[in-house]
Amino acid sequence: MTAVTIPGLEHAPTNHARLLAWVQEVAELTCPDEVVWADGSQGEWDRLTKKLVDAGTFVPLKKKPNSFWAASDPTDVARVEERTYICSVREEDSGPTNNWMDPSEMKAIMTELYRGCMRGRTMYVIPFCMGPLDAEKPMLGVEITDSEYVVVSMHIMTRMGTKALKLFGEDAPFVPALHSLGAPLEPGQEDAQWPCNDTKYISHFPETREIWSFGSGYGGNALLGKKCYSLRIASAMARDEGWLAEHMLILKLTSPENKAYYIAAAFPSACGKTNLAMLEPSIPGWKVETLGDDIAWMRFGEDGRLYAVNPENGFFGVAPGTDYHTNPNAMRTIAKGNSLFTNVALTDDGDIWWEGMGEPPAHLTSWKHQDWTPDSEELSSHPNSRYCTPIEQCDIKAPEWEDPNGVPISAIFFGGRRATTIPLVTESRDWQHGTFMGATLSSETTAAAVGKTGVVRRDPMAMLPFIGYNAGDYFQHWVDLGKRADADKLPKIFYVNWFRRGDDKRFLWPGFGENSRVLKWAIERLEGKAAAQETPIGYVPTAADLDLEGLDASREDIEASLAFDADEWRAEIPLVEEWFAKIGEKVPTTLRDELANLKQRLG
Ligand code: GTP
Ligand code: SPV
Ligand code: MN
Repeated sequence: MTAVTIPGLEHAPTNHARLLAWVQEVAELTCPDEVVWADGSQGEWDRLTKKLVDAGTFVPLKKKPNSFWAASDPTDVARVEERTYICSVREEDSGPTNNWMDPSEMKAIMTELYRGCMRGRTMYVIPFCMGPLDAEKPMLGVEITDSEYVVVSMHIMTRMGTKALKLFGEDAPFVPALHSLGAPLEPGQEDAQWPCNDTKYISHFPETREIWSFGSGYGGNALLGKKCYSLRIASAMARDEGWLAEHMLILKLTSPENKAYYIAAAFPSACGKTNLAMLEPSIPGWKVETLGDDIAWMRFGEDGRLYAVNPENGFFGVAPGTDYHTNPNAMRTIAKGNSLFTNVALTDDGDIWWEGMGEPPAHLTSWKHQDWTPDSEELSSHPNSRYCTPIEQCDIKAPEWEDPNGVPISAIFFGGRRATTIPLVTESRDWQHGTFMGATLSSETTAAAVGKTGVVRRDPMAMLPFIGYNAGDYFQHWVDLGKRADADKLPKIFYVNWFRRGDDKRFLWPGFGENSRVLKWAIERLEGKAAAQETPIGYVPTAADLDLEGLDASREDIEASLAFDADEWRAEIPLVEEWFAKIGEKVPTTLRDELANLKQRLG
């Protein structure tokens, strides 16, 4: 073996043998100019944000303290599902919904891509912990990256650096997550503002709990603690260990009687999790506090209840549509600064703007670095532009948001974006029926992933792009967990749709803060205090069953949003059958029974 000396490699701040060996191996393969262990300090943030400003990647905002604007390469704007792989040893364990490649074949391809890929750049080693640092079993990872943008984003999104590395000791297990932009720099070559590579791979090795990402610098492709670790790898861990890793927000709802309830909700990407998590109720006396907006890890407690923890430390939220009317709490959080904004527009006085944030200014710099005026044909901000901001700064974070034991969940909401068919809210009969609702969830595609938007697809539990194993086994896991606890201790499952439309395409339900009316009804159902109609698809409220006091919407629209339409549902059945046929023989018998019963009830 040749001993390669790369500056920085010799002073590692750990004695963790496996970590040291991996860092050495990656450095020798990728050939960076130097190796830097990220410590998570303010000094490091200042140094790296300055480096990004000098490189032209960041523009400091004059109107928000310690905050920066970035615009990505126009080809690198969202998750790339086509290039995302679950490389299980057996193809069957990746299943019909994921891309698969044999792990050794994928590693052979990617090893060649990684060879020399960090030349001219710095390789950062970022120790991080998903979830609270004081967890009984802290969930550790290390991301190696050649992107300063990723390091500073990880400062916000994860608990990282020295405080995480302390938990590694000499042999704690951790998930190695290798990331490269795939853009080596030759001596004297000028760097791109947003380096990346046309060839992209986002690969997961569930058995060995490893992540290899190449070619993208954006969001879930590059911040590997998020979807790659906390959903795809964690869902495989959760299957093996009897818990759930889900694409869910966590909120605390307090009633006028001062009783607190915790609710988790799974909606597909860009379908309203952040907004519901930070909701400002329009009904008097009710209060919402936030624990998380994207990911929930849920385990059964000794009391038989399901407890949720948010593994993240920040919000990576959809920017367009966010303003003081729709999501004032997000606006207040970012107003405090210490935030990153990617692919939104820049105002002439050094602030950010995006579609939906009130009247547009007369002139902007668009996310494509072009002059923009209200007459421009293109959007000023990419539809998947995002803000990245610390949860710590959110005024309505629940005091217990970092409790390592989590919070006991009373209700789970599944929801999607459907113009027709799905009523505003439906209560399931029991856990198995709720699992059926989740497993057959459908939604129109959004800009959060590359591809056509507005196409209805099945997105089970809002996890289609994130299940790290066979979707049929995942459904079975949900069914099995429901048998682990007493029925009355399990969360009640509801199916919601804020996005049903009238004939002229307008939304029938006003949404946002008004969604508190649906939360209230759900809680009253748990308490046995609210009425509902039994329909073939579950319990649906009538307009009279909801608190509509002071709601600015027509009675007809509300009734249309709540309508159960048997014809629409009969038309839905073949789509569900097609979906189950795609999953194949692994669809649990209980879910097949649910479908057969639904069909029969629909007549
Ligand atoms: P990811 O971060 O991609 O997982 O998405 P998310 O589920 O957190 O989505 P988010 O809350 O950011 O919402 C995305 C879009 O849906 C935004 O443009 C919102 O304005 C819009 N939206 C959210 N809630 C509602 C609602 O109740 N009604 C309507 N009509 N739109 C909503
Ligand atoms: C999503 O797409 O569901 C997101 C954004 O939350 S990303 O981190 O890019 O996955
Ligand atoms: Mn998400």
